[in-house]
This record gives sequence, structure tokens and C-alpha cells, in this order.
Amino acid sequence: MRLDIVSIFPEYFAPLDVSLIGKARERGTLDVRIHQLRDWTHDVHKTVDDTPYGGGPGMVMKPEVWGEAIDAIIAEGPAVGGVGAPAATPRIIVPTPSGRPFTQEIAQELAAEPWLLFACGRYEGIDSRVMREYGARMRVDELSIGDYVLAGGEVAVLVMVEAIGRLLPGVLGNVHSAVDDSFAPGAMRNLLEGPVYTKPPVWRGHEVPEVLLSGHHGKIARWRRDEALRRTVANRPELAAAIDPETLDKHDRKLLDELAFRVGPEDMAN
Ligand code: JB8
Repeated sequence: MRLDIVSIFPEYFAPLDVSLIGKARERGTLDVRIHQLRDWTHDVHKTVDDTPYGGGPGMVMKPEVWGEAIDAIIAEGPAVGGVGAPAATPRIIVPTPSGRPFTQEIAQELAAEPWLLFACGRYEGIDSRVMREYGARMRVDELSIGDYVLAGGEVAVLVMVEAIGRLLPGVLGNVHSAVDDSFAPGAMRNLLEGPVYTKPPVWRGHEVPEVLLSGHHGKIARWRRDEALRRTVANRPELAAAIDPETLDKHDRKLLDELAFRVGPEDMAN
């Protein structure tokens, strides 16, 4: 996978040199290219922002410099051409608090793409015509990593790249660990992972739940599912309410009943 990242603060991306993503880059699984947006300015001050039309606080990123940057990166072309080669245009991702939510499902979808270009805004964001211009030629997604406001898109891109990167074939140490993740499609859809334990069996008087030491795999799986359901109801009731009733067995329904929790679309009275 090729990842291009455009920012006025390329130093923010030093973490991509280490850990899982760093190793994937060394192996050639990931081709990450960080670009300084100011390289595409023409004035002595390397200006990237201007005052907003209509007034208001802050500054807005100028469209011309973004256009030149994105055109130049697209013109570099994909790593390899020919039949079965990556797309000639990247998918463009613009982090913004006003975007659609970035979810595990979207991470999965983006992990299947050959080429992504992340455009990091600062100030009050990027002139909207940039998204319109490229949206007419390729897929452009404005995505939000959560309901809070950062100072710019850089940290949001680090979050998205880590979530996407660990889904790439061969990036996770244990290829099976992604299927048990909270939010993973399948059995963990709309479920949070329960608690985890390791040795010693007693630490400062706190014991590991006995069932986990039993070696009884059926009972352990059931206990883990109970804990996942309890945690989801306690911490994310809106997620629990969205669980498809068809995915619940008799034991699940009994537990949710004991928690006085109603699941499904017909009645949201929780
Ligand atoms: C200026 O909170 B965020 C975010 C905030 C931003 C920009 C991009 C993303 C650009 N402020 O995800």
C-alpha cells in the first residue's frame, strides 16, 4: 500500500518510523511518503492560509497550494503500472471534525485500497473547493476520528494510519488478533472486548477469574462473551442497543434481561 501525507508539520509523523508501521515500511509492505505543503507555495513567506470569506475567526487554507500539491503527488503516479497495477489515482482522506465518523468498518475498507492520500488541514480547515475539485475525479472522504476538536489533521491521520496499517496482511504479529477486536465485523460487531489477564494468578490479593484457569474452552468463550456484553451495556449503551437480535443466543438474551437491557430497533427505551 502507498500512503502520501501532506502537512505543514511533517515532523508530526516521526512515529510512523517505529513499531508495526515502521517495520512494515522497512519490509516494503507500506510505502509512506510525507510531504511539506509549503514546498508548493511560490511566495517568499510560503503562505498557506488566508482570511475566511464571510468573515469570522481564524484562517482558511488556500486552495491553489493544495491543488498544486495534490496534482504533483498524483502525477508521480502509482509505484507500478500495467495490468493488475494499483489505481492511477489515490483515495483522498481529509480529517475534519465535520466529517463522517471514522470507524473500524472504514478502516477495513481503506486497508483494501492500494493508494491513500491524506490531506492535513490546520487553522479553520481547507477551502472546500479543494474537496469538490478532486471529488469530481476520485473518491474524497472527509472523516472525523471523534467528537472533539484537534488543532489540525495530523494526529487524526496518525490514528487512521495506525488503525488501517495493523489490518494490512503481515503487519500484525498475530494474524488472528484482528478478528477478536472490539468492533470487528462478525461476532464482535457492536461489542467491546472484555477484560484480559496474565500471570501471576494472584496479584496484590486480586485473583484472576477462576474460569480462565479451568482449561474449559467452551466455558471460557461463554464467560468472555458475557463480559463483552456487560462492558458494552455499561460503557456504550448506544452500541449495545444496535446489536442485531439475530446474533444473540439464549444465554445472551438471558444476560441482557438480567441487566434490564433491551436490544434491537423496535424499542430504544433503555
Ligand atoms: C483544523 O479534530 B479533528 C481536526 C481538527 C482540525 C483539522 C482537522 C481535523 C483542521 N482543525 O479531527
